[in-house]
Amino acid sequence: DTRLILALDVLDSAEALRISQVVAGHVDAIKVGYPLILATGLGIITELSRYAPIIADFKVADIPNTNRLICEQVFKAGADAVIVQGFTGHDSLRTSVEVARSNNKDIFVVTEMSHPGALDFMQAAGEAIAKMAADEQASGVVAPATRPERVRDIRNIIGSDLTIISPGVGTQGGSAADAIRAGADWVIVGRSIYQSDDPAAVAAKLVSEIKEVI
Ligand code: BMP
Repeated sequence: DTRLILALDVLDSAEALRISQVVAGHVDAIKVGYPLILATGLGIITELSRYAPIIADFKVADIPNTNRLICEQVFKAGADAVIVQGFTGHDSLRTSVEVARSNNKDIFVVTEMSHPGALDFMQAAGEAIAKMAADEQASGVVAPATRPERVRDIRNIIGSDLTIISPGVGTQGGSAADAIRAGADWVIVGRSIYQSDDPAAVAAKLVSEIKEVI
């Protein structure tokens, strides 16, 4: 376990494959989302899954039936986990978790996001969403490394059964060590790694920073 997840928001499949190959030994999963998939196609999931498990970040936020249809397609494409929004409520989440469970896959639920605008509306719901994620037995939640105190609050709500994956490290200002110390299990890092001249070295440095605090 490296406790590091690569967020691969590049737009070119050759670039995506190159970066995945050089950082593969330093990351436990690769998170892909709309930028890469809209630019290159859903088949990139299969191609990248030879390097690491794939978390499909579609932030699914719909009625239960549509969430089900989306999650089925994403798992069929080879993803190991799907990220869904929590604000749509317990029925949408329950349906997503059912689809994941029947495929032996995982659902991660966004509680509140890492950017400043999350304070406008999302943070007010963050704790209730975390509790719902635990009640509905999601695999884990996505919580902001930019606000380690919130990671700690969310950890207290969900207990030890759920996993916390935490974006916002590096470019957004968060620290990997602080997020892990606050209770995150994995940190998610994108630009600091894939925009670097030496992505493997940056990833290795993050992994050693994380190792120091666990
Ligand atoms: P970066 O390290 O380049 O800031 O990338 C963070 C990644 O995590 C991006 O893919 C972003 O969409 C995602 N993300 C986030 O930054 N904050 C959240 O609250 C939820 C996310 O999925």
